[in-house]
Amino acid sequence: MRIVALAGGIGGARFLRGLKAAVAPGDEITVIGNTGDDIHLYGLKVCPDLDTVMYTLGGGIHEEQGWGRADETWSIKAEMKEYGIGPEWFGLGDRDFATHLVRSQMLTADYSLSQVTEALCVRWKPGVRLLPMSDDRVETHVKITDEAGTRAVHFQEYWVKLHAALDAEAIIPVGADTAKPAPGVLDAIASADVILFPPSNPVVSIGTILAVPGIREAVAAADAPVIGLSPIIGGAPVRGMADKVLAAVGVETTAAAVARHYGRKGAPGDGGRGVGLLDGWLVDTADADAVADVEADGITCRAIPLLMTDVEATAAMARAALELAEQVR
Ligand code: GDP
Ligand code: FO1
Ligand code: CA
Repeated sequence: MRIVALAGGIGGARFLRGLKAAVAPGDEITVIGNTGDDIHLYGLKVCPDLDTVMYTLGGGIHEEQGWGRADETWSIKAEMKEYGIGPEWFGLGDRDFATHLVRSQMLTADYSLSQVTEALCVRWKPGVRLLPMSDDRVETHVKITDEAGTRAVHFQEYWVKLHAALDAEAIIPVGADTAKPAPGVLDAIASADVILFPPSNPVVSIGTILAVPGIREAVAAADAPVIGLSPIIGGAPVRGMADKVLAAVGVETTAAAVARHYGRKGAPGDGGRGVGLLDGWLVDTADADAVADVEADGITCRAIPLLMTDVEATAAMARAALELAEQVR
């Protein structure tokens, strides 16, 4: 079976670890990763969501933090500080730095981000085919207003420095409108047996991937059932500040509203701006009341435990998603 998953960082990566444990030998998993969080620092290209997936599946992740390397040290950051070079609010650890040197060296030598990602995965062996959504530069920016006025800041500044404390007035995936899907992305979607939306951020992770022209349309046109898992439980994100970016696109922070935002396959989705995508949707048992609302929208819905407390609990979520795919097929 060929499984395609669109993925952000921590939510996507943890789900994929469970999915790997749930599939049969011979099943192939292709992950289309969000690159809208990417930022350039010290002349290096940082790809947080790709690296989170690669380190998590490859056994190198800092487990509690959810991003960056295990057993990290911070000598380079301290040395940079002595030179007065920031930003102080964003840190690349020493081990992580090596990944970024390899990536940037290859990009400077004109390898594409897809080729670089494949090369990094030779070391990490994530057990999935990890494709960036695009080889073209896309950077999510967030429109905010503070005492300095209204302006757009890089997503990392909004998320990491400002902790999403200000309202997001708009989310702009800069460059997405002219970006092309990376090699293999559209083929993987078209030839998939199942397409999964892990419990990743619907706006700045999966929404950004779907903003690359051709990807949303390919998912909607695919023969494969499309099944999503809610990142929202009991009216709140399990982790992070997804409520702030959902509000920016006019979506309530509920499991049912996120399903409606993705839309029923073939119906209008994304607030009428694009075609809908979902055949099936999983909500947490705490949101069992949402099942009827989601089904009223024409999306088959089940309530199951959706907390990724360990790999076995996460594998059970993945199995439920694959079973739902069989039911709607
Ligand atoms: P990011 O790029 O690191 O922000 O990660 P993702 O976009 O892949 O996923 C972020 C989302 O994961 C957040 O909105 C969380 O609510 C969701 N999430 C984190 N842990 C869990 C969990 O255990 N269960 C569910 N259902 N969602 C989770
Ligand atoms: N998140 C932080 O909260 N603080 C950091 O200093 C930080 C550094 C960092 C470095 C590399 C990397 O791949 C990720 C990093 N993150 C950091 C996580 C991250 O950028 C965000 O959580 C995501 O982009 C949201 O998905
Ligand atoms: Ca992310």
